[in-house]
Amino acid sequence: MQGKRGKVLFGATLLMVVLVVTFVVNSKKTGAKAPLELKVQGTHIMNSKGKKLQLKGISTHGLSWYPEYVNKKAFKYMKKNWNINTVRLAMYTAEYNGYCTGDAANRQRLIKLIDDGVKYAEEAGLYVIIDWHILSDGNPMTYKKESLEFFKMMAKKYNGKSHVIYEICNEPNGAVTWNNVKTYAESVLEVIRKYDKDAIVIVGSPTWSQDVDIAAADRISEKYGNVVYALHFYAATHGENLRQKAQKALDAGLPLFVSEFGICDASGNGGINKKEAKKWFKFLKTNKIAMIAWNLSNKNESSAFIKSGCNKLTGWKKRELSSSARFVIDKYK
Ligand code: IDC
Repeated sequence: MQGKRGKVLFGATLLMVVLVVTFVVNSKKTGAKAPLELKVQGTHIMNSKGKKLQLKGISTHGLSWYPEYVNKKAFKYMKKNWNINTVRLAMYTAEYNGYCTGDAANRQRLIKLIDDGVKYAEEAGLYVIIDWHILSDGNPMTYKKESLEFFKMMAKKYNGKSHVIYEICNEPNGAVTWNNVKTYAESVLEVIRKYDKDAIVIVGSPTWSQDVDIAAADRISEKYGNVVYALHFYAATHGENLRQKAQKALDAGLPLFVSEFGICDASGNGGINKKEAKKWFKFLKTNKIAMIAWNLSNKNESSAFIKSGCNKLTGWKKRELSSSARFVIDKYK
């Protein structure tokens, strides 16, 4: 009798120990808390505790160019040391092994990078933007079919993930109208909302995502919910004029989201304009508008955050960062 009870007690204790150890190991592995769900209210983004958030972060360069920066250590490092809360995964559609111009193996590589990026972001406690990075393909209708398939796949996979944000057309430009973009956006939203009812979706506008005043006058149907409008600027090229357009859109109640900016010129290179950058940052802070800097790479261009001589993928020292990086990070802290 005694012996049997002893065995049962021993077994139960052993089970408890195993459960506690598993719990501790797992919580260490996961580390950061997953970010809270977001929703758009008026011109603001709020979390599920009702707090207005200003998302701050960095965009990768093109995933095909610099896949190595999609790594967990980098994401964790940037969150802790740069105070970012968001990372953007820029997947070009047409340029250099783009999703729509490369072969099937290239597509698989890109999908894998996005899957990794989404996972690492979650483990680091960051929001993540899956960016359909149109650029030379200025009209999003060009690869609409591919886009619908891509976002269907993403929304099916990530509908339960509160940290995932979709950006469906980086920068429409050239011969494209707001009506083209709107029609495209509503088709993509139809697909996304079938699987993911509430993720934030960022929509661009013509003139490299600057025509937010035009979008404000003819908004995407409210029925989709949680839609925000991209506003992109490069401080050495765009100043007061663009801020006035943005203000006009805000006054009309349009939620804006700066999913890409630089403090150099619009080529992604050239001198930086700190004076104008300060005005932009003030404007964004006042209005609690998300800001995602271009770009996390060591390319020899002034928008790149890492100096071109530095090959480290995390743990960067101040002297290994570009002037753009130092200026922006200083504002994030
Ligand atoms: C630039 C990169 C550059 C790359 C080029 C490809 O910085 O290294 O060769 O794209 O065409 C944007 C775009 C973004 C651009 C960036 C700078 O969204 O893809 O990246 N920019 O030109 N809009 C305004 C500026």
